[in-house]
Amino acid sequence: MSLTLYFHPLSSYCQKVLIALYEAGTPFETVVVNFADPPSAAAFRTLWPVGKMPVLRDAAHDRTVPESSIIIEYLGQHYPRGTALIPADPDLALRTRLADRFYDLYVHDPMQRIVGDRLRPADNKDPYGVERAEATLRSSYDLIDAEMASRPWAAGDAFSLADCAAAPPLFFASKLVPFGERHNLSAYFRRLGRRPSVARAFNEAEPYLKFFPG
Ligand SMILES: N[C@@H](CCC(=O)N[C@@H](CS)C(=O)NCC(=O)O)C(=O)O
Repeated sequence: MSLTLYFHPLSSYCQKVLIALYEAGTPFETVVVNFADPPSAAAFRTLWPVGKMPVLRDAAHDRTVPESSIIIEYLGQHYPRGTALIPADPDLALRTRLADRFYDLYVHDPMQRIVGDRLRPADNKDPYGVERAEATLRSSYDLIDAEMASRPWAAGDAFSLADCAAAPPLFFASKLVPFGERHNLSAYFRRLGRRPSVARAFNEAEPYLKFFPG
């Protein structure tokens, strides 16, 4: 087997890549990274010193590929199967990459900040940072709700990289800052949950959800 994904099932950025792999039906092996286990964490850092998962190792091309969006683009270039997650049309590709950046930076990042704060020691909390992250999530929700009035998927008519980026952080963010009356956003999230690739990644995370401080 050429492809190995270094990951953890509860990691939202790893779920983003899992969804892309399941969409394409690409064969791969996994290595679970456990940051609570020093040898596992140290071994992972030799692969990618930044220490953020997921990382894809491609033995056939002797390549180590970090960063979820880059991994998904790499898979599309080197192991194309099924529908392309980044469209060939340059304008659509740009729209897809923009939506991917939006979900990473303005949904995923604030969600992680709130979770990170819950894991901090009681005497080292950052209430102002949490307040700002919650406000960012609310304004992102408003934007998604408006956009989803006229399209089924994050970047248009087809499921794409942007939907892989959207599903995991929306799952966790909704537990921290509920969607409320944003019905288009809620409908989009339900649509994501019915997608077999997304449902599979969420189901595999289920046994670990007890560790999520939400
Ligand atoms: N920009 C990275 C973010 C990856 C990321 O934040 N991964 C988290 C898990 S979801 C992680 O490895 N955190 C470990 C840490 O921050 O020490 C990507 O897109 O892959």
